[in-house]
Amino acid sequence: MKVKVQKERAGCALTLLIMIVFCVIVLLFPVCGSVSLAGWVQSPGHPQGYDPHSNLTWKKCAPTGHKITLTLIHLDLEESFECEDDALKLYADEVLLFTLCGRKSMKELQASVNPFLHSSPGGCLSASFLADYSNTERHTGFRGFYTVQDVNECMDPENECTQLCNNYIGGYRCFCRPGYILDSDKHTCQVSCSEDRTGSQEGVLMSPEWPGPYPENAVCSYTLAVEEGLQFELTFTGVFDVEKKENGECIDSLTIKPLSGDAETLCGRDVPSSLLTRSQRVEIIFKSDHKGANRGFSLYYKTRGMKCTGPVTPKSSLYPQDSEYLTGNKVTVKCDKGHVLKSNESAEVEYTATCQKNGQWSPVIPCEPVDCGIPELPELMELSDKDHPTTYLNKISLKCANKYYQLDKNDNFICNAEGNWVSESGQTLTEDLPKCEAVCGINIDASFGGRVFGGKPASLGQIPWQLLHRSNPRGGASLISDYWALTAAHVVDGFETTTMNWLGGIIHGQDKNPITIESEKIIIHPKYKKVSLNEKQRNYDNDIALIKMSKRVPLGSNIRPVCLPDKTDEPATELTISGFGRYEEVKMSRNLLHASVQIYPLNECDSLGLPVTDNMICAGGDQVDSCQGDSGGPLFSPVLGYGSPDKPYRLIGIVSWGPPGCGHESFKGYYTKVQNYLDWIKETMEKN
Ligand code: 4AZ
Repeated sequence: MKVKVQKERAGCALTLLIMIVFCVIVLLFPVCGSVSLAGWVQSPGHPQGYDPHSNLTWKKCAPTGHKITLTLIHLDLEESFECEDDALKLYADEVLLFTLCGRKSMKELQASVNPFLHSSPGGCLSASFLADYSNTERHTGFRGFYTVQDVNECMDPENECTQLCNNYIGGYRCFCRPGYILDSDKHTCQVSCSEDRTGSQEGVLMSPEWPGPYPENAVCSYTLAVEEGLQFELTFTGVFDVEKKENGECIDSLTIKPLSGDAETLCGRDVPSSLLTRSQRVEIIFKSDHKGANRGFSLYYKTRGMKCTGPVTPKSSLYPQDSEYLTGNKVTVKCDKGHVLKSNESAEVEYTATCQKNGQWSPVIPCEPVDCGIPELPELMELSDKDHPTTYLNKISLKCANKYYQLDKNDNFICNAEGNWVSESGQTLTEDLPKCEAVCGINIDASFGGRVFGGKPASLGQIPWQLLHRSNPRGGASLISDYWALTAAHVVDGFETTTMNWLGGIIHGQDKNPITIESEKIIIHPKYKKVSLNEKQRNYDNDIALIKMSKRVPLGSNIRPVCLPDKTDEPATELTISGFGRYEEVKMSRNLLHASVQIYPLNECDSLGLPVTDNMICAGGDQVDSCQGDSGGPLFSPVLGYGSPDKPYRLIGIVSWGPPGCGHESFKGYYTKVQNYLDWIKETMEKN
């Protein structure tokens, strides 16, 4: 009983003390005057003490323009490591501020806890208290009071009004000094300087407070407007000083905006020259930023009669030429070179325009560049850049569709004023159309050396010009373009009127998938003497024939033409022969064989009495020779394996004839000398 009385007394004393502290704190917080909501928060059972397992959650939120503050005036909880037994957790806007336990004096709370116990404007403060299952001694708990306070936004730099700020409970308001108006952003004060001078024919306009420095945040819009037929002339007078960055950009600006045409923005210190606006209505906008001490501008405006000036439209000239034209004046407008009137089918370049009352020309038909268009190009030829513009003075270049072809001449053309593509030499594309010619004398490089009669097998693509006529008459030929092949006359003699199927792109005579090329025409050299019945009287002079194919040969890495020799080429001493002909006494080779041979003077070769002429080359090798079935095939230089794009393979000879048996004793044979037939080949190919 005694204990209870004592306890009650102690409780009364504590409450009294707290009340005193509360009042002291209220006095310490002058803002308490604007409190619209306040109250206490305390642990369960306070001040007698809290029971095990007792808990409390508390949350208060502030209305907009207000914040919640909490002042703890008492803290007595069980002490534990990291407050893991009993704890008071305090949050502002859901962020944990403190986890408290143990005992703290009012002084300690005021110094290190209370200054932080407030929410953001419009935010919330919350507390959660939790006691564990036991207490070694009784603890009184905690007590604090909360208040809802107005936030003074005028003190917050983020809400800064550009001039004056007025705080009120729950908000704030910006206002401006006399002569300024508050912008729609409700923060910026602007100079009220806009003026409508409609109808005024003459006058002066100047920046606010001229000749003193103009105010900050000015947006002045001046309108000048008069009746049709007149225009404004603006002349700057006195100092011109509108803030400009060192890099030339305008910080503040004076913009002159005519009714039609481009606006002009001025700043800096150079006095702009007079401006004839060509407009009956002009808007002048002056803008300044939030700082600076520049002096602005002063301009004199007056009206003048509206006049037209040239040019009527870009890329044109006008006649008669004058600096100004009066209303009603007519001029002839002529498009510049390489330009025509827009959307004009007949490509006209001239028209008449009249100066209107408003200072504008009518009609205004734009001049646009002549378009040469995308040229029609033959098969295999294309533009290097398909998306390149095709108008006047633009250039195009041509190319061939694949690497097996190349252009025979100039590939650059320019679009001229007449709408034609012309070469540098001035010829039009149609007059001087380049051709895509098959690249000759290039192979897939592989190993080199070997024999025909005793020759070495060629790999695929190594002799891509080699053609084979498999069945009677078995023989070879050499592709010299994508349409023509050369062979020996005696191979095709008698077959001129038949269609021969030549095979290409193979290295085995029995290849199942050769490229079959059908002959369309067989042209035997006119001086070749037809077969005589007596073999002993045969004459192989002019043993050369051209075969024209019925279709373009599909060139690829395994089927490509060989080059012809130059007229002046000195014959090489070492060459290569190739063919599918006999390689031993009786066998026909299944494989394409090749061998290296050298050229001998004609008198060192045994002709067995048959006539030998300068149209023949005698060549043979070390235990190698061409033979039956090789006839018509190539003798070419350089030796296989030594050719290159700089030194392409050239057809020097055509396998023609030799002592029967091949390779016997002499290992020499006769070849038609291609160099002697270059004119005939060229002419025949052109004519057919
Ligand atoms: C022939 O009978 C043949 N060694 C071709 C060439 C040579 C000999 C004969 C040259 O087709």
